Amino acid sequence: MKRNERHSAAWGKKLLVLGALILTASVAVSQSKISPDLQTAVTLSTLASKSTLVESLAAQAGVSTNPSVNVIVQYAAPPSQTNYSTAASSGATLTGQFTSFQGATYSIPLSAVGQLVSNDPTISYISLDRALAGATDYGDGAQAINLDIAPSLSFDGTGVGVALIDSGITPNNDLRFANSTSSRIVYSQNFVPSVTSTSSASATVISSSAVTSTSDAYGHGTHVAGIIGGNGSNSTCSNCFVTFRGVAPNARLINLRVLDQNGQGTDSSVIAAIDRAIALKNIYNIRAINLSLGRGIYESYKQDPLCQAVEAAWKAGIVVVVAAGNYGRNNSIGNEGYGTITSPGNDPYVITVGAMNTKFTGTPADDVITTYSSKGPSAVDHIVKPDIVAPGNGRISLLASTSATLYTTHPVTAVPLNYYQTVASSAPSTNYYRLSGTSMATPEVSGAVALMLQQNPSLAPDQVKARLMKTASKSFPASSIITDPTTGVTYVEYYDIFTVGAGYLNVAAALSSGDVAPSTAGSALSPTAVYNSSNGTVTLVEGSSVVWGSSVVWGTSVVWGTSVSSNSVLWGSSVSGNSVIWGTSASAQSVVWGSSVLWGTTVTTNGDN
Ligand SMILES: [Ca+2]
Repeated sequence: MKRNERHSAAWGKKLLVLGALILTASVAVSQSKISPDLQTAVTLSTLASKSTLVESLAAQAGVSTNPSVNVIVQYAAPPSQTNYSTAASSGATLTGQFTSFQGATYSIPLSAVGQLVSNDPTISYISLDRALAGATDYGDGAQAINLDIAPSLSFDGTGVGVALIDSGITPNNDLRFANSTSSRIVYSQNFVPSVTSTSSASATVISSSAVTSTSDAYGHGTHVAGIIGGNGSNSTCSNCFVTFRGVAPNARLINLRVLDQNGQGTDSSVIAAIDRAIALKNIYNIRAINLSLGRGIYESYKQDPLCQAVEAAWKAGIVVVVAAGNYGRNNSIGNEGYGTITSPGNDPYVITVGAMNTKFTGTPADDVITTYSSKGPSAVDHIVKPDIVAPGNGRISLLASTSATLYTTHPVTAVPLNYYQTVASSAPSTNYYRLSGTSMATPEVSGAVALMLQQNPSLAPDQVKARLMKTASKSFPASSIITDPTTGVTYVEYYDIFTVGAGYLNVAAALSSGDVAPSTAGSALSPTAVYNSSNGTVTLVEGSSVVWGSSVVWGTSVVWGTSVSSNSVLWGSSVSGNSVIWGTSASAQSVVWGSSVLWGTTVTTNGDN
């Protein structure tokens, strides 16, 4: 799969070069308001329409050179009927409206994009409705002890709602209220569209049950749900010697399905789900949103529609926890995995989570960062990410069903019955299986957030974030070296702030801390890293955040440990001078991502990753 990844990256590079050449030659209307990928599509369509040869070839192939595309339009103010009318008169068809997100979705011919932007000056940004996917590698077959880091039985998430925006949740005994047969999945809604393509020539309608169901056909969301709050019911028996429990085993789950049976989704579905979570906040006491998904970065977080949506949730009082991404092995531009954080994990408000490998032992002393965990700083904005790391490798949690796509396509994920029961059978469990990725680390933090808010319901999202980061363990090795036994490739990992953030989730420390940061939204923004090319140093700039470095309690060395000294970042990697990482254009990042923005295509079947 590594080869495919490189192939797609190379392909992306060629496309970009092509796009860049074309863009240089064309003058687009209000280009800065049009996302780079949409602008390239518009320009290619314009050029094609001017070529008789291309038009005739396209006609023969039954392909439109002016297809309609799905776009997300952001406005300077909440959109009104006037905006919708202007869009309609420009040739756009309204396909989605939101309450908290200041935008709308449309289907629009590429040729009309420039006109739409010209006709409505209140449009702040227009981008393609991009594909995204869950952040999962696949499980390994190592025999080991499942590590449950939830240290306190005093709190179990009772009364706190966590919205899971994922591939759906299949009901499971482990997801019932304590001593009850009632499900803790208190609300379910599907956002996966019933039509996969709006191109009239290739519209594909999936069978309605696969689409309208809120169950987990992919096998991702249910696993994530179990890490947030499985109660171990199915592994509590007279024969069982290991019980697989989540971090907050009595939290409520709000199931918002955005990923289809193949783990694919779109920006607009995720935005609609976030919008819904905000609307439901007071009904179900939703205090956290878990986003174990993402896609590549195309623009600043200030324009990225996914980032705008997560910020709306954060400002509504919901802690948003996001996977860092699984691109830490990417060295396609000599970046050694740096600069590979995905969106919306690049947003400075949210908590972004990287994945640790517990080595399947209870002690954290031997734990190392996984080689696939995406590293900061974020492309374009250079936000310091991830914020925190948590166990994500080879995690055993709930199996949605034995027909779930991830399970049927990756038998290595199976957990034998005699792994947790005193039985002779090594037949695969039908209740649990093993997955790896930052997808699995993220719900550890979401579960911890539920415990913290059960303990102290008055904490604001920034206060939760600051406390989690400050109390995270700063004790790491200087470096670790891991060789992939399959490929023979060796990865050297350093424990700088772009790799492990403020440190390793420590739930007990977070629950026993009394430190309270300012409650204002944005007071705990992740800082920005600034590279000085003349002396090769990197420093932190706090920007509008008021927490970091402001006092003895929140001093940078207290929060980030010894990898930051007097705001100067101590960076262990040889790529610290890599100008690509510090570039301000999205093109460098697009090379990293290539043409594919799909996650979960990197299969890792070995234990030491
Ligand atoms: Ca360990």
